[in-house]
Amino acid sequence: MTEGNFVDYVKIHVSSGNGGKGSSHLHREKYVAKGGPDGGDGGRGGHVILRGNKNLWTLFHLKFKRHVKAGHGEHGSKQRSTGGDGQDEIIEVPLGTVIRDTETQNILHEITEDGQEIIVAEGGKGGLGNWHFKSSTNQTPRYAQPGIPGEEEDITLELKILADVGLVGFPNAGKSTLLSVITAAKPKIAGYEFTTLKPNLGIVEYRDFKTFVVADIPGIIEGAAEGKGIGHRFLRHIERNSTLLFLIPADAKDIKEQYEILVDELRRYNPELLDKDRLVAISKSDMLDAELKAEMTTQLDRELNAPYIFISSVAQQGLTQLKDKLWEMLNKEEAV
Ligand SMILES: Nc1nc2c(ncn2[C@@H]2O[C@H](COP(=O)(O)OP(=O)(O)OP(=O)(O)O)[C@@H](O)[C@H]2O)c(=O)[nH]1
Ligand SMILES: [Mg+2]
Repeated sequence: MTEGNFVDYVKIHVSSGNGGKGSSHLHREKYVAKGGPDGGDGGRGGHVILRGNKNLWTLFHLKFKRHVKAGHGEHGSKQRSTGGDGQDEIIEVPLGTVIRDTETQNILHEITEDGQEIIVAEGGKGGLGNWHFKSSTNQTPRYAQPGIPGEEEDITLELKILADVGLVGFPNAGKSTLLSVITAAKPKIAGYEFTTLKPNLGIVEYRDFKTFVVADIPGIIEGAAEGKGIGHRFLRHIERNSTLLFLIPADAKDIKEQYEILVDELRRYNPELLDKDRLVAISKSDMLDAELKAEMTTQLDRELNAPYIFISSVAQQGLTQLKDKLWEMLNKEEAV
């Protein structure tokens, strides 16, 4: 079930560990008059660390994580023995995760690289043991430093990069079906409108282990930019896709008109969306016979102001060409 696997926003309370106390131990041994101070240092408290992981695509794995708490440092002890450091806690996040201070909403950091680590709550330093404080005037200090307390922070994680390709279409256009045949995702599919309520992601595994990510976004309707339907809530996610794949069913009354309505919705929402590469897939084209297809081709070549391709998810037609074309568009983008 991937319906609802899409989480791009989580709030987490993080707390780092306290530093361990320095020890104020005085060494005593039979027959040794003055052993002197030998209290070791406290260990560092554990950090809470965010780490970029290129194999993650959403924040779904953190959906139920409300608190993350690192371990406390151990106290120092006799014989100058330093306490162990507290256990660090590592939170893995997808690349493109923005970290905000929940209270002020200020951006603290952004994770953009695989393996990149950011300390979001620093563990407290351990206190120094008493032997550091031995001096000519004080041979037996009974004083040792306490550890520094850990930090607490409320952070919000927000995912900026969603997918390489965003599917744009009216409800029932066949977006989820396409996702289910070109990726391993299993979104809900049904013959009624607004089957998809939340975006779904799928990874297209392409020749030679190349991959790209496609997002199935709930259907956009006329007026979506003004807040009609549910697709408008997700228009912001399309802002981050580098390529838009428009899906228009072969049995649409007027393909050109549908395309223009969709483009117009995007323009009204954010004109910058039109700077992205666009490809139109005429879906469900298994319903067309050769003659009808030829007729439509003549008309589309003349009228449609965008590259297009006939596909059928059900009959598995045109899917390889579709992937080839998308791959080509995505990599042209990279070269820029
Ligand atoms: N004949 C035919 N039917 C298709 C094809 N692809 C999808 N359908 C049918 O079209 C209907 C809608 O498919 P979905 O994939 O749920 O459409 P959607 O665009 O995700 O719809 P929403 O989630 O409501 O926006 C379903 O009944 C599918 O079986 C196709 O290639 N050929
Ligand atoms: Mg759907």
